[in-house]
Amino acid sequence: MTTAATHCPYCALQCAMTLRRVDGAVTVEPREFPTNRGGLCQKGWTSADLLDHPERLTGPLLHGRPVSWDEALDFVAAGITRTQQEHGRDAVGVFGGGGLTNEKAYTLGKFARIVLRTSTIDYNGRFCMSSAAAAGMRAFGLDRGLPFPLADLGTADAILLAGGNLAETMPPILRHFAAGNLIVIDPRVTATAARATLHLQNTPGTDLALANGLLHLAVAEGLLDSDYIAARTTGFEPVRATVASYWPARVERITGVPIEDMVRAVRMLGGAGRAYILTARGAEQHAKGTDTVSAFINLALALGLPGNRGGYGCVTGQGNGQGGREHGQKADQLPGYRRIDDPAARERIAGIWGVRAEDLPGPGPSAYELLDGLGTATRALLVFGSNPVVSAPRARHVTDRLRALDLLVVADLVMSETAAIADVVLPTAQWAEEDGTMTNLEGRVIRRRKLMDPPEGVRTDLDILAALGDRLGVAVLAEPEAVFAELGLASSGGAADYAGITYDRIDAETGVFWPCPDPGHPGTPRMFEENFATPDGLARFVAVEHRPPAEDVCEEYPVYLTTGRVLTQYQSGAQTRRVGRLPGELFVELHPDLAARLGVAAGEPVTVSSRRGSVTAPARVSETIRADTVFLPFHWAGVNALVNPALDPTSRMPEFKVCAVRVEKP
Ligand SMILES: Nc1nc2c(c(=O)[nH]1)N[C@H]1C(S)=C(S)[C@@H](COP(=O)(O)OP(=O)(O)OC[C@H]3O[C@@H](n4cnc5c(=O)[nH]c(N)nc54)[C@H](O)[C@@H]3O)O[C@H]1N2
Ligand SMILES: Nc1nc2c(c(=O)[nH]1)N[C@H]1C(S)=C(S)[C@@H](COP(=O)(O)OP(=O)(O)OC[C@H]3O[C@@H](n4cnc5c(=O)[nH]c(N)nc54)[C@H](O)[C@@H]3O)O[C@H]1N2
Ligand code: SF4
Ligand SMILES: [Mo]
Repeated sequence: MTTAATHCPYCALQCAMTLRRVDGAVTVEPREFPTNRGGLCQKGWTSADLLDHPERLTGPLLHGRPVSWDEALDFVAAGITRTQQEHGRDAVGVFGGGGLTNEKAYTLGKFARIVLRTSTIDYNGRFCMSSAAAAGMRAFGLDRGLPFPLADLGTADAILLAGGNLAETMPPILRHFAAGNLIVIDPRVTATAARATLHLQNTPGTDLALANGLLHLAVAEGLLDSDYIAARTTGFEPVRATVASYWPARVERITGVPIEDMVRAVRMLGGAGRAYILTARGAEQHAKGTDTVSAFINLALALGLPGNRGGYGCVTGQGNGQGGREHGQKADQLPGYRRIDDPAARERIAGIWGVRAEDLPGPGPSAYELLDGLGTATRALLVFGSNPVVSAPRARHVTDRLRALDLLVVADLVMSETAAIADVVLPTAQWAEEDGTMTNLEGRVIRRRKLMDPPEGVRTDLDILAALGDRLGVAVLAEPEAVFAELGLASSGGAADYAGITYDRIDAETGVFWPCPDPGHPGTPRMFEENFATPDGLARFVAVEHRPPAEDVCEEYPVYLTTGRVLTQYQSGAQTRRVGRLPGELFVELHPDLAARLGVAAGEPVTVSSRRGSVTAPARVSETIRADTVFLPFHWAGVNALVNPALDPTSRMPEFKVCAVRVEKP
């Protein structure tokens, strides 16, 4: 028997688990850890089902034909060289994922910048927490999803959760929530909202107005922390002036939330000893997502919470959604959360990589813009850890763009919908077959530990990148611990400083929180207690105004569509749809009033159409959703054809959470 103390392959909670292998069969057991406290959700429990799954990829494919690794890699390297000779370096792009280990995310960024020397690299995290990251940067000077350990939530007298359904998306996290103090903002009565003391059931896309309205009430009710505002922040006056026009009746009209509920919410937060404000994708995935998060941060600052009597945090989503955004797979970044357009950062990273700073490319296009430019600006694409055919906004168009490429290379464990249209498919190892580190939603760096070797014919992502590097004439490290040591050096002095973290230390200490600049440093579980990471140490208020969604309802498309997740499926579903023990099928959630108007009974098919596409699925008729809104989970192909790719001007986040649709009987 062999065992490995590792963490779940799926979401950012990174629940701890023990894997055991007896006679070739792998079992999963939850493991006690400060995050999951001994819990796992169904996805974690069933995660090992994919290890020996019949649909697992076990050898490289070239135009659907099994080939040797040499043939596949030679073909890819030749395609890259030819494309760059004909169309320039930026014509070869890379699309990464927030599920990749830190070592892989770092290597992917390095591979793009020094092997391909392309600026065309971004990743699916752009579709995830980028709005919260941008708002956190501008308020606090730094983005770490939760700047405090999860256990701190247990000390809260009040928690406001805007646009998160944690009972389905990270069930064990609720072990940190005490009873009787939760306020949830969601257009649906989710399993999470049903547990809340107070549920604000707003119209999709109106959180910014609601947050400004709550701050208006905090001013009116005398709940501001004036000493904190004076000592720790700057820029409050323009915000006070802005929220003055968000009087309760106006906000009720925009959001649909009753005035008395807003008053109750603000009194719960203002009257609490300790309070936290959390945002998740429901509030963030909008063309005004960054400003919406700023509005919630303004509220947190005005009440004196961050680094004082609670805080603000973004609940990051993907397994390594935090680390994946720090080490260089983002279009505008170098390792350590450095900016790629910062001359000092370029000098430093170029020195570590053994190249000249002037040879490093500059910032490239953001995820949706990159995908939109396939077949024109970008002629060849390498995809590691994402399935955009299902998960990208305006997915049918994105699929057409992927098909227009001269060369599409996908590294995956299974034949995802994106792998299915690739020229070359490269089979990769799974989490139980590799070593590495992940940075969870708290900024805690933890270890992914190997249980066993990958099956014959399957290679790790690091190995694949190193083999391609060899063919293209640039050496790239493939051994995870060596990569982590280089990443530590590269991050040293940056915002996300990992220099003091080693595999041995993580093993000895239930993970280490960044920043951790040297081996003697204890790591930083709590940030901002003394200062914020801005030049003057003060947090910044940012005045923001509500505006309607990029695509509002009209006569032709009179209903709002919002999208999200269900408990038993993960993301594009490439993994979880293949796990027989995880139930699930696509459905349209709609209110009984809307169903009656359409003459549709529960279980009957309904067609939902936007300006971009349509999808038909059985009706799930439920009082839990607003009558002006329908909900579709995005785990099945076809849904994202409807989604509006309108982008947030700052974060470049698409508007996944609201667009206008027509609902009819097929
Ligand atoms: N089961 C499961 N768990 C997951 C994942 C998964 O795919 N499946 N993915 C992981 C990842 S990457 C992420 S990012 C997280 C996401 O975690 P969450 O943010 O919790 O998930 P979502 O379901 O996308 O959105 C949350 C809620 O936002 C609501 N919502 C929709 N529009 C609005 C709006 O305009 N305002 C507000 N306030 N709410 C709105 C939806 O009704 C939904 O209940 O989950 C992680 N965990
Ligand atoms: N309508 C709508 N669309 C959304 C969202 C929404 O709320 N609504 N949410 C958005 C969000 S928050 C996210 S994070 C994205 C996620 O959407 P995707 O980026 O598509 O995420 P996954 O389905 O996790 O894709 C991961 C792929 O990589 C494979 N994989 C897993 N691990 C590894 C690995 O270690 N190496 C390699 N090479 N491959 C691996 C998996 O099998 C899978 O095919 O979707 C976004 N799309
Ligand atoms: S909550 Fe997230 S990390 Fe925990 S078992 Fe479920 S999917 Fe895995
Ligand atoms: Mo995500």
